[in-house]
Amino acid sequence: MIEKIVIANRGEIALRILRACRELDIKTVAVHSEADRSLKHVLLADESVCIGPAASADSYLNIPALISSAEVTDAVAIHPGYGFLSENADFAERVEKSGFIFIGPRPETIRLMGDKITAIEAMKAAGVPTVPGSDGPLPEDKSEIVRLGRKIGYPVIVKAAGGGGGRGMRVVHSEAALLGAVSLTRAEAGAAFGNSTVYMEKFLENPRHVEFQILADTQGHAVHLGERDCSMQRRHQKVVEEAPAPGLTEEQRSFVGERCAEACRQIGYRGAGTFEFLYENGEFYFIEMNTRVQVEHPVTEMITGLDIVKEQIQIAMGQPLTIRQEDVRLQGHAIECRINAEDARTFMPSPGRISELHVAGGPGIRFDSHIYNGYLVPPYYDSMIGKLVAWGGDRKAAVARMRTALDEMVIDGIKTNIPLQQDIMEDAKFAVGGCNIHYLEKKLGL
Ligand code: MV4
Repeated sequence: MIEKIVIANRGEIALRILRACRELDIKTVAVHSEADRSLKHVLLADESVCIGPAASADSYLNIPALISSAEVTDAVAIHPGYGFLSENADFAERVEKSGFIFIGPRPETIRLMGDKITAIEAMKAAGVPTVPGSDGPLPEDKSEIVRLGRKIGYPVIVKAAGGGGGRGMRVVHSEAALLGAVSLTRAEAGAAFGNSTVYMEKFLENPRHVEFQILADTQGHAVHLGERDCSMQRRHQKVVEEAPAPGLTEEQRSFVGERCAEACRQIGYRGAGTFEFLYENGEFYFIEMNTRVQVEHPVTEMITGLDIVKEQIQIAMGQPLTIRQEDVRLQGHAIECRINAEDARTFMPSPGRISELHVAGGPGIRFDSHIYNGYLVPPYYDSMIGKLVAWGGDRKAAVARMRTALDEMVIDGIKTNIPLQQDIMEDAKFAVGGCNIHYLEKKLGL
């Protein structure tokens, strides 16, 4: 049994974790920076510890301070949320070596997935469909690289093994440009990730981003909770997510989902995880796995009725999954609009004090947010201040509810991207569903 959890994060996800702890009757420790004394979850937590100055590097990324916080408060476990240290294998290892439970996969699993080459290798071996590519690191030998490029066929994409999430990659359209691109990507990767290993894949020109949510316990059970479509993005920042992915058949869902679950069983995965795929012409291509709870987990919760954060904690306590695959029933459709403190047209961050707040409500509406009237949005962190989620019996009903909710929402004192979200909800192509990863950037004229 876990009696007390340190919430090693801030903002909406810290509040989300606190709520899950409350429901499970677990005490909470909020750790926060000097700039975050007034965060909602800090005010609600059983205990709070200031772990350093505003800059993330000195607070939310300060491993010794986080471990000390668990020690001085006599906590049992640490929940890392998303971002910050959530996918840092060294952190997970130091948490466990210090005698605490890391609420997430084993450190070795985080390390395996952190290296995109070993992640793909493990998933391919487990029967998950991958992108045709170099099947491992690119060799030093120039003629061998050229040979691989010809075999894969242009365009190709060169990616850093230590990258991910859109960092450290380069598209190559012709053999003439290949060796230069490989050298550049290697150099950048070495500087950015301390690892100059790169690999190559066929470049898919117009895919959608579809990801599968899985849960796995320490008894060797794993289930998938269906998929999310996260194609509506700008500069690798997701803007709108939805579940299920428009147009997927039940056959596709259970085929790919079961392969993900089976891969989890094979590698002894623990906790919640996400398999990211590119989806093009009816085919799935695994690209990366995320070993944390994701920002967009609520859309999956809305269509499954499950609580993913509570499941994470129960798995960390060693409890077996209480649901079998046949108990997972997807109902209706959910859409999430990320609400950011930024200019809706220029995307410039807009920190400041919230002078007026009216939150949307009504049937099927959920607002995951730490903001309150009078809250000062600090300039030091990510600009996301909340997630507006709408559920409906079908996609059309969910969109209609989201439009109504966006109209109803009032956040004054700062700029927000609500006008952009309204524009997307009125977009004719979005209304049809199935837009690819380039659609939003093209619409915005980028
Ligand atoms: C790709 C790709 C096309 N072909 N790989 C970008 C983020 C990182 N997770 C992988 N990414 C991509 N990998 C192949 N073989 C296109 C992207 C990509 C992308 C993927 C998902 C969501 C948004 C994206 C935006 C630009 C490029």
